[in-house]
Amino acid sequence: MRPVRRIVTLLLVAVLALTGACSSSTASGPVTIDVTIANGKVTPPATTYDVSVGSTVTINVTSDAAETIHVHGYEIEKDVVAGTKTVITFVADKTGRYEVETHVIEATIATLNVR
Ligand SMILES: [Cu+2]
Repeated sequence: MRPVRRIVTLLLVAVLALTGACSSSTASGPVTIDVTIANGKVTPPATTYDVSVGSTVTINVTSDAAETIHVHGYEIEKDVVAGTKTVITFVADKTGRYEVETHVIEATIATLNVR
């Protein structure tokens, strides 16, 4: 009986260790998002990015037409001049899910999952 209990205990410890490792594997450090808008389409299509709270987020946007980029929650709005790369940089210091969208073609370009 005792050896069986020991094995069960070891298995439980292993499972807990693995679960802990998974939940702490959120990418930490700066996040860079590169987006191109052409002919009213966003490339790559809206993607969700996991962001560790406190990380710097950089969003590089190039568009073939004038645009306005809005980072919801952080209330950052920036105009994009056609054909010019626009860089938005901020520190993600609030947890939650925030959409980044364009206000001319009304598309979501990214979702930030800050935790
Ligand atoms: Cu908006």
